[in-house]
Amino acid sequence: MNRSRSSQPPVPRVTRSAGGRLTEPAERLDSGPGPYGKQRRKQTDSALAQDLSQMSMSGQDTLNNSSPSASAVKSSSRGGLASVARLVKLGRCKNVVVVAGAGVSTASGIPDFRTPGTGLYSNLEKYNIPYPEAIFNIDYFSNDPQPFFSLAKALYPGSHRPNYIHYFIRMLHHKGLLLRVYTQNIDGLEKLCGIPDDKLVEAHGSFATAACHLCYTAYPAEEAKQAIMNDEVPICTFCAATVKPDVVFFGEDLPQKYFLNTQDFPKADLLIIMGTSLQIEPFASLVNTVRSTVPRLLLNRNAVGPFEKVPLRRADHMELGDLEETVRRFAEMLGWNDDIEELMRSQETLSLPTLISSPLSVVQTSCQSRGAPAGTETSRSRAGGQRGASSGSEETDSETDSKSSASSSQST
Ligand code: CNA
Repeated sequence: MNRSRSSQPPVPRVTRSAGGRLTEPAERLDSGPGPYGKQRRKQTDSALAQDLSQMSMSGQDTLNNSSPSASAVKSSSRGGLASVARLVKLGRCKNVVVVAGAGVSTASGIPDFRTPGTGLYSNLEKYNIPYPEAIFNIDYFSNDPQPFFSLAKALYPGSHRPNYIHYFIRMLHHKGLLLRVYTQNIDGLEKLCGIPDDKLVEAHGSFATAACHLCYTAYPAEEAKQAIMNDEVPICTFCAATVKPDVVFFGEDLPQKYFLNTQDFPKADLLIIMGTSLQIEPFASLVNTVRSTVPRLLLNRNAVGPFEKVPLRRADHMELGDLEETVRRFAEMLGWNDDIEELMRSQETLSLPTLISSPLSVVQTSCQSRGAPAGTETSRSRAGGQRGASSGSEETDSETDSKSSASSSQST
């Protein structure tokens, strides 16, 4: 595939890749000038440091073992959560950023990728692919869309409901504390539980819109769904290539909204990382872009990413175990449990918003996600289709991908 764009792009471009991590840029952010420079940090950080000094380093004793024993997990799994809950209750966390992965949705009955036994990567025989990542490889899809379409049938929003963890995130918003949630999930459950669009970055896209995988002409998402559910291949009305839901594959651009991270992470005063193996770049490296004094709380079954290192950063905390159980405990500590239960009850009885956009919003969302102004979809998509192979003034995939590798240590 030879995607192209103008030689002086108005917007940055980052593609999705598997594995590898960046070195931590947090120190750089800390020492730089600007609103997060030293002077201003001094006051806020000294108060924060006082609170942090009273915190325990929950989870450290599990780090000598990549697969911590149940007793080690147990002994490590109390202090950190309580300390962070205390910070929240003291009003020290007013710009909370949540980083979410597939582990958030396993309680809704959607398997994750990498959990041995139950994860999709352990159960791929039926998709007949040479290696697990092929299912999200855009070139593989171009040749044979069936493996992804088979998986899409299982993942399509509609048959799964948000769970307690999704509503916990929504409660953060309700309390005015959520700066943004960055999710890798494509199941749409954050949206379905009522987290507003402006608080949500679906970094790996979603099924809510669809477009040609070659020329990007928008295609009605509901029609794409119907075709895929009926084992048919949706075909682009412009260039006759295969239509794909706007789920971001390896080597594809992340949505423009993803770039909000450059504002959000330096501003965050608490980072909560939930249910992710932090294996997919550039998403995984986001967790290293908060200031080094900012508490990072990992809620997961096992240590991942920077939490695998010994010693942990002094403001790092992790609570290992089942995510829903941990989040319930966290909510109890915060005194939010009744509110969340009530929110779940009321939301689940409402008639829920549809996840599939109307044809008009399909056009706008797809268009915006590629950095074009709303309403210009037709001409842009057609131009993309006409470009096909790149011209001399446009960059090729390999050029832009090597740029994105500046923020992604390894690409597929
Ligand atoms: P992953 O690599 O499968 O990692 C999931 C992590 O969550 C692992 O570390 C698990 O140990 C942990 N985990 C799973 N269940 C629980 C639980 N109940 N309690 C505690 N921890 C748990 O998934 P990532 O999100 O890190 O990988 C990113 C991929 C997965 C994204 O590109 C997604 O598109 C893709 N994915 C999304 C969905 C979804 O939308 N629900 C499902 C499967 C895969």
